[in-house]
Amino acid sequence: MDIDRKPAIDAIVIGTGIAGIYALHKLGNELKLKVRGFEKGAGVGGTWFWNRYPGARSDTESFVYRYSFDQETYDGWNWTQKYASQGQMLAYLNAVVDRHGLRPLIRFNTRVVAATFDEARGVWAVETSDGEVVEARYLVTSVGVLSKLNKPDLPGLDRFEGRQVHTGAWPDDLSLEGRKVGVIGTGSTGVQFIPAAAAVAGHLTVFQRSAQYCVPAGNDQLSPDFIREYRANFGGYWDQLRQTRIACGFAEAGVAAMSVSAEERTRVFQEHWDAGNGFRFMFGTFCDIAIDPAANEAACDFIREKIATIVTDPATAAKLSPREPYAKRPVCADGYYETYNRPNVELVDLKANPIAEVNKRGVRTADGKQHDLDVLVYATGFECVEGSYREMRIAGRDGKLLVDHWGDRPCSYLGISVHGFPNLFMVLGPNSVFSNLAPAIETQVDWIAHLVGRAEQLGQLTVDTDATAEDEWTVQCEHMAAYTLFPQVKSWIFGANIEGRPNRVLFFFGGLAAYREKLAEIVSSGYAGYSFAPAAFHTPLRVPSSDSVATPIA
Ligand code: FAD
Ligand code: NA7
Repeated sequence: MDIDRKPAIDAIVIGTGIAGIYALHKLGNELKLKVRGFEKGAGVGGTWFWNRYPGARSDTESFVYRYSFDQETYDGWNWTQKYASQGQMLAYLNAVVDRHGLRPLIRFNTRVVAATFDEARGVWAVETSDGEVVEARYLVTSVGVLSKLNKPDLPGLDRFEGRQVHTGAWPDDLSLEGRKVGVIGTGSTGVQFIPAAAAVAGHLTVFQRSAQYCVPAGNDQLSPDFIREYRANFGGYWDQLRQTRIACGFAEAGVAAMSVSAEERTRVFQEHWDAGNGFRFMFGTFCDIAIDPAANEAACDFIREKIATIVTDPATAAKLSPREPYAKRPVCADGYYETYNRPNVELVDLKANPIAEVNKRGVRTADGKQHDLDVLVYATGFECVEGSYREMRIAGRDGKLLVDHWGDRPCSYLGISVHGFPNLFMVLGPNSVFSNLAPAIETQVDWIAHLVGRAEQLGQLTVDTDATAEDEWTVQCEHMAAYTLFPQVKSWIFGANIEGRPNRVLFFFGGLAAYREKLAEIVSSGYAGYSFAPAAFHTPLRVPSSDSVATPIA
């Protein structure tokens, strides 16, 4: 074996959503490494490339759901609305890619199927769907938390003669105009899709398994004054945002719900209902909605009351009213409950009346009713966080597979590094921070670039994490999650939306500011939890040694 053979590429980046694009820029343009991206889709954008369903848009506000590293693209952009639509997000991400010259670095329509660490040489060998093997010293997996589709396994699916589509793989040639449409799922996606589809479909049947606490999004035009002020104070604005928990751009509450009178609680809930946004309603009203059962129940009561007021048919309102705690990722959409007042919309409660079969004409429910459909839409979510990893064969030291290391409890240090998988860096891996994901991604990519920059500067070309650090981080995430009400409900944020999977912790619930503090502590403690070691070959210093590379997390 030629142990000194150096790979032609320094870093491989898998996936080109918000994370992969930034990773290519950071490692390629700033660290001046030779980088290559692989993307299974035909274009960049990730979530915003795939999710083209009617009504698709971000539900964190557009001025915080974008990059902070690139003010130029922002300034040249005509942002008009509070929430960016899928098309606007996709166009924006494409513009960033082109501004920074990243497109030629990406191989599209190319799925990575395996990655194997060659311990003797300290190199990752990455195998693609077309059989090519490309080597690099660093491997960044930015494969998305919500990227692997979850499709229900219903009896008779293959007999349906209409069109079946998942919202996360929406085709460009499908019109719902005047059609009989059925949709399964009422999560974040479903609540956006349902009002948009109802407006054009001939008939819409909503198959609801769990009722949803949905608050208005409050979408509106951004005022020119706001845009001017935000542009003028861009850097300061983002610095402030990174010091918050959820990083959604609103003031996070410091007052406990039960410490104020019932009248005051209602006033605060109403104010936030009027302003719109799910995260704002959960974290901007009171500080303990996601923690204290009584506070949570007060929020539930308020939303249930709204449902009863908005939905004219009491039986439909009752089906739409959740009874479990308000403890899924908060969702929002304008006109969601109002949609059920339309004459062309029907609600089927799958808990009371499950789907018996899909047949050639549509869906038959357990009560014997046939629901004829032209299109059946799965808004059934994703095998989140770990799903895209389970589709690849990733082998670290001693040939150990990542899926075996994880078992049914995916773990990591900081959501980024895995013990025994040196120089593998995940963006939004298990136990990354639960927040608005754009600044979380930037934080993680900055950290990865920081570690790589340090390794290159030291000439210590393998970066691994200790087993203890990984265990301690996992336990800390478990403790934090247990302090909240989130684990009490089955949802994707604990991976329990997948049939047969138990609730497991998959996020760090301490917030972005605390997460960044932890990164800063790691630097000041001499990289606790990390070890840097020489690889078989030594590459002289090549990366810029500027402060921005050396200390990006301050
Ligand atoms: P992704 O955008 O998922 O990109 C991953 C990429 O990796 C994809 O392009 C995929 O094709 C590629 N890939 C995966 N596996 C392979 C492989 N083996 N080989 C090659 N390529 C591969 N978050 C928020 O914070 N706010 C929001 O408002 C918000 N709205 C959302 C709305 C929808 C409909 C969805 C589905 C998600 C939303 N999210 C939101 C979460 C969103 O996924 C993240 O905010 C962010 O876009 C993730 O970016 P990413 O680059 O990490 O992953
Ligand atoms: P979610 O939030 O996981 O929602 C999926 C929905 O689909 C939810 O209502 C599920 O009901 C329902 N579902 C899933 N499987 C089935 C089956 N087999 N039968 C009936 N109903 C089913 O995914 P989304 O795409 O809406 O949102 C994911 C994230 O994307 C979101 O948080 C944003 O970040 C964007 P359940 O609640 O499990 O009973």
